[in-house]
Amino acid sequence: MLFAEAPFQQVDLRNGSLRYFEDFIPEHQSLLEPLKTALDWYQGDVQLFGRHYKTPRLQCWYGDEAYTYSNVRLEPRTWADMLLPLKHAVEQGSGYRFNSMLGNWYQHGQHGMGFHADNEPELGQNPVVAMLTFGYARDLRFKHKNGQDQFTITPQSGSLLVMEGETQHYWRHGIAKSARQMGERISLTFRYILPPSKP
Ligand SMILES: [Mn+2]
Repeated sequence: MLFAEAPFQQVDLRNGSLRYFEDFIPEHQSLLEPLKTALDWYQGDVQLFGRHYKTPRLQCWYGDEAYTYSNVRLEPRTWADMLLPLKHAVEQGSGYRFNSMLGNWYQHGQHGMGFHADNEPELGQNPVVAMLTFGYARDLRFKHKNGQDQFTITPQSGSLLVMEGETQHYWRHGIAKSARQMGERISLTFRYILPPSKP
């Protein structure tokens, strides 16, 4: 499962950078069902302007540090066994270390994710987000905060997409809902959460 020398495409965005490894996890087809059963999925709850909403997707969270995401605090949680070789492969391939993983399970076209940047303070100055995709290939759309530049990538099953550099400062990304028939997609997004500073 290790692909330290895996080929990738570099995408140089205005004020940001992506690396896309199309065939990163060769056994991706056999992992979709185990990921559905082994991980602790729940429907997330986000708070926006004082109101609570259910996320239009299932989520799971594993990590060594607490993380506050969309105003919801996620407590540290012991890694599921099957995530560890995947985390290791992503670290080898990307060249970064990670200590947390936020998973998303889009069960059909009506599941999606609104435009956002992964820029919470505990992710540090230039957050790196490394995303594995399993299952149906959904469009991942990027919009620059200048309101003009746009970019769409469609991560294939078994691919690794690394968002790095200033990407989270200048770009938002999201997955649009669709009325079309679509299969299930699971993304595993690895991050590095800074440990809380000692008082
Ligand atoms: Mn994100």
